[in-house]
Amino acid sequence: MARRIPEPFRIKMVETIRQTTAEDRRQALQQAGWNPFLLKAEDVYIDLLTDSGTGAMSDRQWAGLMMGDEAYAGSRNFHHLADTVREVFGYAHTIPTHQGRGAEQILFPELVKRCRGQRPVFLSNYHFDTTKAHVELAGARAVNALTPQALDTGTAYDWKGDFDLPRLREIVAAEGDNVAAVIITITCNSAGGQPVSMGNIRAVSELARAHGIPVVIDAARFAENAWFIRQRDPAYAGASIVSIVREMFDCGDMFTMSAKKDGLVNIGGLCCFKDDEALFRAVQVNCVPMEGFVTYGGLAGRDMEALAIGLKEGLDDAFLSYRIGQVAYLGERLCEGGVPIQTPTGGHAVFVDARLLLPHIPAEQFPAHALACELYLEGGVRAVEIGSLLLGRNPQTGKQEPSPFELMRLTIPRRVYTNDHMDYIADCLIEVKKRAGAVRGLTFEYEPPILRHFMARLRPV
Ligand code: P71
Repeated sequence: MARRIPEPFRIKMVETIRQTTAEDRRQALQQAGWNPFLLKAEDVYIDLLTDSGTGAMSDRQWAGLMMGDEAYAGSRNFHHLADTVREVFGYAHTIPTHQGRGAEQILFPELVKRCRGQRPVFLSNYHFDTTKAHVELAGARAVNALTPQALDTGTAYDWKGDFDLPRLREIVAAEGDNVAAVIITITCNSAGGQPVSMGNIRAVSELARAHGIPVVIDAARFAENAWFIRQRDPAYAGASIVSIVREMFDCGDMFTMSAKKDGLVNIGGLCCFKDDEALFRAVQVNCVPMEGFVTYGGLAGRDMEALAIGLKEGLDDAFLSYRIGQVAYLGERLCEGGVPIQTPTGGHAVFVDARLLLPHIPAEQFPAHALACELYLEGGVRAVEIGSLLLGRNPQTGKQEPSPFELMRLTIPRRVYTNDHMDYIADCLIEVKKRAGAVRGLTFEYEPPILRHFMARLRPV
């Protein structure tokens, strides 16, 4: 029997959510062009589209909102935020941004300018979709070198977020001066919210340093990664989360962060530099026209205050154990019900292997997306596809990129849903599994040219 970790908080404000009828859901999905992104949130009972900006803030964060200093320049909350970054990560220079992709859009063009080669390339364990999009918008290529163990969803492996080091060495040798940066994504979202080991982070960093390549940490789920390191690496069994975070970030030169995840805020991002002041200044110059003045970067003063508080709350042991335990509990319930998932479960989500659950639907008919539609029809639960639909086409050839995964992500917002909601989700999906053979694939009615999964309209084949 799966074990539940009780919530380490009590609830002082509630938000009503309403279940709809099966007929309501059929109509809503039809109107949304069979794309859960286009549903009205009010037509969703349990929303597992993303853990990004969907969490609940604490009483302390809400109190922080009242302390917003809305000065255009030099807000007190900016300084609190920059001090917190210095304390938690040991990085000297902070630029706030409206969210993660804001940081990507002001940083990557500078890394491309500094690249000595003619055909700049970014190397990552796995570029998240917006990260890949911003690499390409900056005129560079995005290449992944993920451990092959991540692809075998049925076999547990502790570090499915790791870089494939031999492959990374090969690419670095072949690309030479073209390598603009290495991006270490912690945790590795696209592989299933899977952690990167400290040994792997260190080895990637040493390799990059030996070749003069800058190391960027994509830090969206940095606290969850630190928790996994303590849980799974005996060398860190007694270490504090704070000290593990410090050690991870010592291996990087700069980080971009979507603070909407482990920062525990509804909006916000960061672009921070350990000590490269020249690069920091250049990126600040980009910030002004794109995000806003360098001490607010698209955020209100109150947002920066909530983030300064959230960054530290997110490191709390009791919070992280409950958080990752809740995701693991949902995973265990699904395993008991015979639903194939990426094992072990990741930090922020359970990833269902749609290739195994719906083997009759080919990749070009988006099996994981079809599964997400079916789950919505079953119980009003909104999940998201991480597979061929999200990956899209090769910008040069226009051909669909072959996706290593066809996963449906059940992404758990932080501090929002109870363990009873996890049981409901599992029950719905186990129901869908019983009629898996009858689920149909989908085809495009409208395919947007970039980041197509957000706005695409589809219909059943
Ligand atoms: C996630 C998201 C947000 C998202 C993206 C696409 C569809 C639905 C929701 C965003 C990330 C991320 C990593 C590792 C950078 C970003 C961009 N993830 N790196 O997983 O996971 O951050 O959204 O704040 O701009 O649902 P941003």
